[in-house]
Amino acid sequence: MSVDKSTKAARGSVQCDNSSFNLLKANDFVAENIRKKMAEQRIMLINITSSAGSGKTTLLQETAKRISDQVKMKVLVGDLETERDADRIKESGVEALQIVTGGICHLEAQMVWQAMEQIELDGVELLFIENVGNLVCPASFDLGEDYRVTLMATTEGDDKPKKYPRMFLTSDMMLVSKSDLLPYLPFSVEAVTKDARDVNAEIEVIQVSGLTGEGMDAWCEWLMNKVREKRVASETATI
Ligand SMILES: Nc1nc2c(ncn2[C@@H]2O[C@H](COP(=O)(O)OP(=O)(O)O)[C@@H](O)[C@H]2O)c(=O)[nH]1
Ligand SMILES: [Mg+2]
Ligand SMILES: [Zn+2]
Repeated sequence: MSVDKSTKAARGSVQCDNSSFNLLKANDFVAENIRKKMAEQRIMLINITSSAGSGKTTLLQETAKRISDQVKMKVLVGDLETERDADRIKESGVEALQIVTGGICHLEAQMVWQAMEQIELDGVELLFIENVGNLVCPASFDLGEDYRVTLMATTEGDDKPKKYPRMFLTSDMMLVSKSDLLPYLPFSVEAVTKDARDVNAEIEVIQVSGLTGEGMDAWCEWLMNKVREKRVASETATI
């Protein structure tokens, strides 16, 4: 799907003015509505962010292979153009809807809300948002997610958490991706973990590889625990 023209008009010609107070306020209002909707429908919503090419789509394909028989999952995937990532995810047997932002370099809550109206959410317990590949402005847009997960690929260099602190500050989990390439790269998992925790002492870290499967069990276990957490939270709320 493409972003509704009226949403684009509301944003005016500004492509990515995340300093605009009103824009962020409007975003937060919609994000809160998404959060309420997810609570009512007992859906665990995970926002996946990273630079372009860090392995988000691959991670989702590999995740689908491992847990889609245990939990009903779907994916909303944002890109500036093309439906390619949604097609890749669908090949793993999981329904995916592409949000084509038409040049906008992040997802906003309104885009996610519109996409949610076009996808059947009945029975879904785990919904992923693959954000646009960009470590800067997606950090400023709350999408109503329960958890934010940022991939940090070994090919990107281990100095990024302090260069893009807001993304790591607002994330619950850092996945050090492409760990299979560690033997060939001057990348220290210890250094990147230290930098990320200097920015955000609470951030969890798992080392993963979509190629060898390293860390995928730990990642899937983390996800399944979050799904269970949401089930319990909604049961408690309805008592
Ligand atoms: N070596 C290696 N390459 C990977 C891994 N995960 C993804 N890639 C490759 O990295 C490129 C970008 O991956 P993609 O999943 O499209 O990243 P995205 O842009 O963040 O969605 C592709 O060529 C993938 O095959 C991994 O764990 N190890
Ligand atoms: Mg992708
Ligand atoms: Zn942006």
